Amino acid sequence: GVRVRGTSIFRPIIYGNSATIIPLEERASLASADHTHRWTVAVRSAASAPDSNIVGGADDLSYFIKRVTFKLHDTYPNPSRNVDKPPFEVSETGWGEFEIQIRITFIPESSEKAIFFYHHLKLHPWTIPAELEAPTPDVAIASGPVHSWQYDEIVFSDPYQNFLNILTAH
Ligand code: SLL
Repeated sequence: GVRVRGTSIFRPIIYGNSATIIPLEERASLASADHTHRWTVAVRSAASAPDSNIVGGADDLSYFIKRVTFKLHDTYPNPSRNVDKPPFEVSETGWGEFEIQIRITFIPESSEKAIFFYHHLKLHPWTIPAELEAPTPDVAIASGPVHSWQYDEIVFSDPYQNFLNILTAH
């Protein structure tokens, strides 16, 4: 392959999580009754305009992303979760916030190294900056789902010609 020197091309993404509190009456039926939240961590395209309900674009990142690995806290079974097709997301339940390592692997044609992002899984709608305790369930429910998303751009510098073609053809 031939690299196209002096060229760079980027693709905008959004990564992060949404979380909702699990109603008390549902918790007893869960495998882990101490789980308080349902959450989804995801990598999505930011190429199309987000609407009011969906964070990120609906379009498919698999034309250049081969795999997204979400490394969860060790308290989870099989904490390293590989997702090989869209949507690139993991949904779980739990009780605590923690750091999620997100590894993005690109299609082989790219010859690009994997990249890493770190996302702090956010469950609680912290309201006052100095607040030391998580809000009470009624306060948390009243404030609705928690959304914590980060915009970023994946930049490919001196891309291989065939990878550049794949990116621009999409
Ligand atoms: C800490 N922030 O650093 C905490 C860890 C871990 C959360 C939080 C699920 C556990 C399970 C869960 O919510 N883990 O499924 O058993 O110590």
